[in-house]
Amino acid sequence: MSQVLEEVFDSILNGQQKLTVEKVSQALAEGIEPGAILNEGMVKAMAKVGQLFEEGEYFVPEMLIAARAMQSGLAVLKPRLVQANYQPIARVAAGTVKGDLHDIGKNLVCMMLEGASFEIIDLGTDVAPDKFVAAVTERGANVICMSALLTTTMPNMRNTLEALKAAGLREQVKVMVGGAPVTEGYAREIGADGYAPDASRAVALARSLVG
Ligand code: B1M
Repeated sequence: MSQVLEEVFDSILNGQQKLTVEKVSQALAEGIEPGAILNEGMVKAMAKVGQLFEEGEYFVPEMLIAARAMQSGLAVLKPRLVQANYQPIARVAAGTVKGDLHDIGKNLVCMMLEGASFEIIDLGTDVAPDKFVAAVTERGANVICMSALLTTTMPNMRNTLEALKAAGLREQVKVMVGGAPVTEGYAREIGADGYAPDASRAVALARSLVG
């Protein structure tokens, strides 16, 4: 890993918001690909944070300040990941399911989809099934994208699919799911139209669903 990417990694791990912004900007100025900054510096740092949490070295406050540093770095990277002046392919309503406050992965998926010419309705976190339903009826979403990071909140993906069915909307909307504990098998089991393990494959999946 180049020195500046290591510094990006360390600044996130240590929750140094200002330094992360500085180092991400420096990496861009040095001509490093935004995708490499994201995957090699930033996403790896969050994986390390998760590992330290599991090992009992980090606690929730450390996870939180690392997440804030990550979000600040993402704000710098976003314009480079998202192209301007696009014609939307489809309207995607994206959210982290009810009970779940993790939004870094969901935000990344939104950015990548936006960069690939999808219009995004970002419903945020802790999104109840009826809010996904309303995104279809009131805002014309043709794709629903759900993220879950907790095993305890994954069942709300199934609940959302059931709410869409109960509202008579299931046939008119494509539903895709993802997030660290979610699998292809789980997606099939709950009747989703697709699963993607990461943000770039979420783009390929969305294209195939509406293509
Ligand atoms: Co939490 N947390 N957390 N946390 N947290 C995890 C998820 C955990 C695995 C940590 C651990 O134990 N190792 C664990 C879950 C265990 C489980 O359920 N099996 C956990 C826990 C237990 C908790 C709390 C319960 C802790 C507590 O309070 N005791 C609590 C729950 C709060 C709640 O949600 N109700 C909690 C809280 C938090 C913070 C608020 C402190 C913070 C979140 C801040 C934020 O998001 N704004 C946080 C963080 C940062 C993490 C870890 C360290 C990092 C998550 C992350 O951002 N990863 C995480 C450990 C880990 O994942 N290793 C952990 C980086 C991100 C880029 O990856 O989100 O996986 P990810 O997204 C990827 C893919 O999954 C995919 O694309 C993304 C990019 O490639 N993807 C999709 C995501 N959504 C998709 C949707 C798609 C497709 C792909 O649709 C098609």
